[in-house]
Amino acid sequence: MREKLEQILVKALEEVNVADTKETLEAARVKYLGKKGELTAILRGMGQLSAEERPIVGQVANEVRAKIEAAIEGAAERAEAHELENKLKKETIDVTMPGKKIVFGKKHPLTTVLDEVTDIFTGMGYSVAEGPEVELVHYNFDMLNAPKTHPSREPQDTFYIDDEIVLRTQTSPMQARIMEQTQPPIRIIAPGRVFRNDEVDATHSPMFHQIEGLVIDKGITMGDLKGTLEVFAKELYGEETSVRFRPSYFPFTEPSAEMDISCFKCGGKGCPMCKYEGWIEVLGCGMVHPNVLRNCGIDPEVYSGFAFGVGLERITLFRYKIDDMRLLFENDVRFLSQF
Ligand code: 2U9
Repeated sequence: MREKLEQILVKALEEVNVADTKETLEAARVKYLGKKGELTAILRGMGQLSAEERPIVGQVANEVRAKIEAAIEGAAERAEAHELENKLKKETIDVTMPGKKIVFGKKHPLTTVLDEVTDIFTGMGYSVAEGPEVELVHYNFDMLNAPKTHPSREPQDTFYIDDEIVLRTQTSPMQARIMEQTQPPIRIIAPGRVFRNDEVDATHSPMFHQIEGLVIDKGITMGDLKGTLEVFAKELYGEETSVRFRPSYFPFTEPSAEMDISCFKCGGKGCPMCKYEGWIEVLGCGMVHPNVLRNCGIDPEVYSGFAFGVGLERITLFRYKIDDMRLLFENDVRFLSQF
C-alpha cells in the first residue's frame, strides 16, 4: 500500500507540474484528492489493514496528501501568472496605430430652429407648455370658437380617431387647456407636432410642427402683439428685418393678422425667394377672441391677450434656404449634417 501511495504521489506531481491553467489544476485535484479520487480510495480501504500497519500507512497517506496539496498551491500561483502574462500579450495596445474617427451627431435643423425660437421667447419671460397630440374635439375646435360648419372640421382636413377625438390640427388646444386651468397673467409658447389630412409635396406634409404663443393679462393690446413679434422676427432673421401685418381671419382671434418679413435674400427689392414681392409670410396672429376667453373661464371685460402661430418647417426652410420640406423628414444624414 505504501508503494501504491508513492506511485500516486509521483503521478500526481508529474501532472501538477505540467498543468498551466486553473482548469487543468482543478482536474488534477479532483482526480487525486477529490471524494472519488485515487488517494481517497486508498484511505477508504485502510479498514482492511492490520492494527500495526494502519497508523503507518495513515501517516504516509497524510504526507502524500500534504505534498500534492502544496504542489497544487505552488502550481496555481504559476498558472495565474502565466494566464496574466498571456492576457497582457493578447491585449497589447499599439499606440502608434491611427485612432478610430468618432463621428459626432448634430441637431436636426428643426431642433436647432425650435431651440432658437424657445430661447427668444423664454428670454422675454415666456414658459414652454406641451400637451397631447391626440386631442378632444372639444379642445381642438369647440373651445376655440370654430363654428360647427368650419371647413377645418371636415374629415378631408382632419384625422378623426372617433367622433370626439382627433389628431390635433394646431397646438391651440393646449393653450385653451392652460387658460382653463390657470388665471392670468399667462405668457406661454406651445411647440409641438400637429396633423392635417394633406398629400405630401414640397411645401405640405400630413405631420408638421407648430409653435404657438399666448399672452393674457390686463391691458394687453395689438401694440404688444406687434412689438413682441417684431422683436422675434429681428432676433431670428437679423436686425435689418422689417415686418408688416396684413388683415386675416382665424376663428379664435379678432382682429386677426398675418405677419410678413422683408425678404432676407434681396432685402425687399424682389427676387425668386420672395416671388418678386419683397415680403415673405411667416406667421398668423391676432387678439384672442372674447368667446375663447369666456369659454376658458376668463372674463374678457377684465383681461385681453394676443396669440400667434408659426409653422416650424416653414421658418426652418427659410432659415437654411432649403427648397423642399420633404428633405427635413427623409433623415438622410448626408443632407442633415450640412446645417
Ligand atoms: C388660443 C387662442 C388663440 C393661435 C394662432 C395662428 C394665428 C395661426 C397657424 C397657421 C398655419 C400657424 O403656419 S401655421 O401652422 N396658426 O396662424 N395661430 S393665432 O391662436 C390661439 C391659440 C390658442 C387659446
